[in-house]
Amino acid sequence: MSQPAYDPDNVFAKILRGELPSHKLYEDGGTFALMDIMPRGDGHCLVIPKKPSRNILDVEPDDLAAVMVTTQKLARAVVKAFGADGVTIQQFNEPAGGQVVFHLHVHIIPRFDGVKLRP
Ligand code: DGP
Repeated sequence: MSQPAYDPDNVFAKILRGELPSHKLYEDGGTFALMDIMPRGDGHCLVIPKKPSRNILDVEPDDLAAVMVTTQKLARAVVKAFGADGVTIQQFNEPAGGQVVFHLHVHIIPRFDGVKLRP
């Protein structure tokens, strides 16, 4: 497949430009973290790069590395804050891979023993 172009009108690009509101958790020079608007569990949040990348197929390695460093920081923080027993990290690419919003993002979902994720 050829990689589709980045669409600057996706919702995360609008949030980064301040055109849409978000519940911000963290920000640094290259990354931004926010609560997911449709949480599959308590504390479900997202990490995104500030630079435009559609998904893992087009992101620059340095930007991906920055996203993963922030993902680890946030995963540790939400596990502690929610008293979770574990954490699920998810990331979707292209419609066939389950992606709905076309700005790279990593899901962080705190997990609790015996509790299933909401659909
Ligand atoms: P996916 O591309 O499959 O990883 O799904 C997109 C995720 O983004 C989904 O969990 C819901 C979340 N989401 C969609 N629109 C918004 C929004 O406007 N704000 C926030 N915070 N999250 C959103």
